[in-house]
Amino acid sequence: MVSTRVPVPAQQQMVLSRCRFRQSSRMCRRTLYHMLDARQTTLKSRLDQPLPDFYPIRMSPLPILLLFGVLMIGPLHGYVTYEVSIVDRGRRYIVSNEYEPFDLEKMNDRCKQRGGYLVQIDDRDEQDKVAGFTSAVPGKGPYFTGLTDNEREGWFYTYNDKKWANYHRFRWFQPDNWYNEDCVEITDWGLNDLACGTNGKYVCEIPI
Ligand SMILES: [Ca+2]
Ligand SMILES: [Ca+2]
Repeated sequence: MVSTRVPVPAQQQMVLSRCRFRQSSRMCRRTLYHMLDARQTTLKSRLDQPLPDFYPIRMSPLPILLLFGVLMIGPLHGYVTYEVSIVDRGRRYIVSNEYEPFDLEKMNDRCKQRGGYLVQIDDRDEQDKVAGFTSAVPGKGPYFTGLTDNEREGWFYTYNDKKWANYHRFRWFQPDNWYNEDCVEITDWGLNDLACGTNGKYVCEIPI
């Protein structure tokens, strides 16, 4: 960066100190005038210098250490981050960004830590919205919901509040309980029952 401060030589400083209270004298006025002209010329020559392509960024090491901690220590403690969220009708939906064996209790607890629960589909509009945004998430599913029939085959309820599901629209030929599928993924084509423990992501619903 170009400095706009021009140092005053020691000899001129002496003249300045002598002329401090004698600015009306001809000698002092002439000296001060020449000094001012010389300083302006020096400053102009500095400002005329071409600018560098970029300036070095002075950064405190603290943010770098914090970022390193989040990246390295976080995964070691099983921390799950979320990559997508939308806000709709007073509820926020977020989806995990890691593929893990799906576990209703464990994933619902993680959603609780975020102030919500595994997503509960209440009507067609909500199912369409959640299906729409999960299909926009980079990477593939499955994206698990909080719906399950693990208590009684074919009777689906929402895991968090243990109430019968208000609404569910399965895709063609589903649910088929193929090899005992008791958890439910959401897709663009409708819901599908999958085996709990299948590797996938999950969706949390958070009231706001
Ligand atoms: Ca089943
Ligand atoms: Ca199925």
